[in-house]
Amino acid sequence: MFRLNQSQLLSPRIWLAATLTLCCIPAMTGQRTEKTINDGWEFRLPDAQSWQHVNLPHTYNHDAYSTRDYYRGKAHYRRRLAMDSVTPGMRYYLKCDAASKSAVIKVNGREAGSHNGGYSAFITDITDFVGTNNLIEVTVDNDRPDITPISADFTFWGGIYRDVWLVTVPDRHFAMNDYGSDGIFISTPEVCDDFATVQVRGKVSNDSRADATLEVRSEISDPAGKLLQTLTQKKKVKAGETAEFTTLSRKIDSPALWSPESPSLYTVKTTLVDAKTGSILDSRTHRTGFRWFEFDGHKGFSLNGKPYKLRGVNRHQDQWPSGVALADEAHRRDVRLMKDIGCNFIRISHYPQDDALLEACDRLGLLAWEEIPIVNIVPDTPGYDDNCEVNLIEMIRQHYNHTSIIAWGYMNEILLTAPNVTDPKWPACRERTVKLAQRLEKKLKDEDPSRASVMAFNMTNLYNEIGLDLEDVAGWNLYHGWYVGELDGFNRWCEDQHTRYPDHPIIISEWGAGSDRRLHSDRSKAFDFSIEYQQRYIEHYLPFIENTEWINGSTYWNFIDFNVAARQESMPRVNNKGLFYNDRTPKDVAYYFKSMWRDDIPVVHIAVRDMPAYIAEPGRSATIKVYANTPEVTLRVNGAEVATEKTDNRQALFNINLPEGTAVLTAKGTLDGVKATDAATLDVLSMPEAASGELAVNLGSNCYFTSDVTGLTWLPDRPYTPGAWGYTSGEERSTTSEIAGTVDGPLYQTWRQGPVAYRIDAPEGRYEVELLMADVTRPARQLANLLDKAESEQSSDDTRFDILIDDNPVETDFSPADGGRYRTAFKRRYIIDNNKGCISVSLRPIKGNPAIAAIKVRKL
Ligand code: GCB
Ligand code: CA
Repeated sequence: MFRLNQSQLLSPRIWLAATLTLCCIPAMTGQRTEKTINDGWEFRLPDAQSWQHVNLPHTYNHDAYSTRDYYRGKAHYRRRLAMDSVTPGMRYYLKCDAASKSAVIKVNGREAGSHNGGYSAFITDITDFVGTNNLIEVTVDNDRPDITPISADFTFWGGIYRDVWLVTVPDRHFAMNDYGSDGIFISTPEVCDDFATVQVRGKVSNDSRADATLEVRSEISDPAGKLLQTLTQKKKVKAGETAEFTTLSRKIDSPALWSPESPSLYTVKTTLVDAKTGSILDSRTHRTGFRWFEFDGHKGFSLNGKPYKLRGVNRHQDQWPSGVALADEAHRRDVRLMKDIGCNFIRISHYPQDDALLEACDRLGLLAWEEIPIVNIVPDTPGYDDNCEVNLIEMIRQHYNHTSIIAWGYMNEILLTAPNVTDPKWPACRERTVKLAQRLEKKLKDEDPSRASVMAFNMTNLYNEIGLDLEDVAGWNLYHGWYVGELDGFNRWCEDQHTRYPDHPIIISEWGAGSDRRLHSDRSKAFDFSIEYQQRYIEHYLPFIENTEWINGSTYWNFIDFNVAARQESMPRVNNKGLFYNDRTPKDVAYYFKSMWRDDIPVVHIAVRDMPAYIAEPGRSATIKVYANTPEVTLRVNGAEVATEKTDNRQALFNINLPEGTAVLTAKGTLDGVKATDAATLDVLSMPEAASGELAVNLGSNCYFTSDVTGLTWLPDRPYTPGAWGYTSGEERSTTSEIAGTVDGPLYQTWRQGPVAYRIDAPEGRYEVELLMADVTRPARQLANLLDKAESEQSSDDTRFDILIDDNPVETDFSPADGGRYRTAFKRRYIIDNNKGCISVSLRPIKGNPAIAAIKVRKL
């Protein structure tokens, strides 16, 4: 019947005491009770005939895993709620931790409340509606154009996807009508090495029919549980009114400061007492930490008076197959994973997240930036601005007490889809965007002057030019060497900003590149989605961030591969820039961060885990990369020492010829006298025989592609050399459009086009030749985020051609789009006799640009 809180988790002794106390309290003491009512719900979409049994947290958007047009609209939930008794003098509330995007709550057929905003909690007073047997009905809607977000690179999951609580309190209690907060706000007005003070303020409500004299009593205990001070204040509160209280502690000497390395938390237990009778009416326990910080345009960030680089990741919350309907422990697990790679910071993007996440940040030690989801564009929609402001107040009041939070944000890339500055629609857009920013900036500071305000900009200087540089910290989302330009563009952008606006603190709020474990390349490039390019990108950005004093810190985009129903690319519906896969398995590159950021332990990691197989072609030598923070690394293969290499930029590189078979790799390094080892296996296949006797080539691609369904590895394309194979004509092309009808999308997203000719030297005999094709002359609509990489959605002329194998036409006047199959994969096999020691495939254009995506040849 009660919620286990942090202080009780702290020590078994306190936990036991709390349990005993509760057991001794007779059921009807009239104190606050809180319990989840997550089970026993029924769910129905408007068109569905029958109800379905569900538990919360719940989302109705599992379709976001299979289609870009996931369901957006209303959905109904209902539940019976039996109560032993409804006691006069008690108040009853439903607290919903999140329902996306809007919710209307009915109790026994009457509307009891509603809420707009999909990422914060709301409390509905149901006292006047309940009896012993009740029907609770909730209608949610994830399609409201007046509720932010309206456009963004993530799925707007619908549903009641966080906990729902039944809360009962006596009629005199801490405010339950204050933007979903718990009516108590704790701050630390003064903190330094020598002393600190605590302020406890908030609101108490007297919902009884008589005026009351109430006492608010806050007991402050140190991290060991020792009571330090008790703050009290008496308040006369008239019947039906809510009154504010404020109390301030005396100095607390030599406070144990809070930091990510040492997250010391003090406990503040706030109790509401009937001053006449002395009886306890309500009580809440919070934890608070002492820390101070500063963002600086020249010196960078500092924590508790010392320079401190903010090292973090952005976090989306979803995890397959649950979507965003996650258990609390999933949020805590994520914080532990971030801590493990050495993060001291998190950007909670792009919306307020579960209380469990914030609690974990406080307890485990992560500084946090949290924001509301105003993304891409400010629409001209009545009610939108007002609702944004409510969302901001809710976030700040609900998460105010979390020591981890140092910054609040309210806009992300808000000019991304704005009309061009020459467009007649631009002035109005600019005006309403700046107006909303000014309004929110002011509100943010009114609510909480103790945190920094921050906004995330995309790659245009317009933010500085039109007055969107009004917040304390400028967050830059920079994707040079991914969506635009070259890797070095990143350094230049930062330097230019710093030169022009030296006083404005900078944080790199996003940077990232996508990767797909099926794709590998020895000559990786932007947008090939190879594991190697993501590593290259990160290995370029991170040292610059680390070594540039005036960069306050960064948050990599993104902690995980996350779901975006509308995204296409190599893994449709996944933004694959994660450091971890969506199931939270680390990618190898996560260990690069760990090697950079951890210096308390030796880190040695052989970066072959993302490699399904290694193809040892003649002339190809493997570069085995070991991420490590040790000065040098020794590598062994199958027990034999290969070499000892010095690390540079946290990598030791070993060029070796890997023997065919399963290679057992071990690496060793020593940091400050402490040894670390790592071991991994790698399947080494030789071409083509070992790969099932099939020569499979990924035309138009620089990547090896290993199908995660068949395990076959397709080789990158190459020019023909005698005795081998390759193209003799045709051009390389690629698309980010999703290809239907296949699980091996990337094979079809690259191709060779024009009068293509391919030649494969092979012994005489009977062969099966397989050609893979998809018509991609009509690219699909893309997200705005793709910038330069987006293709315009336009139809070009159809293509028609003949296909010849060894000069024999196998297809004539043919188009991959025949039957209207645009962006749809298919393959055809032909049995041929090779009696010339070579097999050739050529495309003879009739109209347009013939294209072929992949070729596979197998000897029969
Ligand atoms: C951005 C957005 C973020 C996207 C990211 C991307 O700048 O702020 O929401 O997911 O880029 O991967 O394109
Ligand atoms: Ca291809």
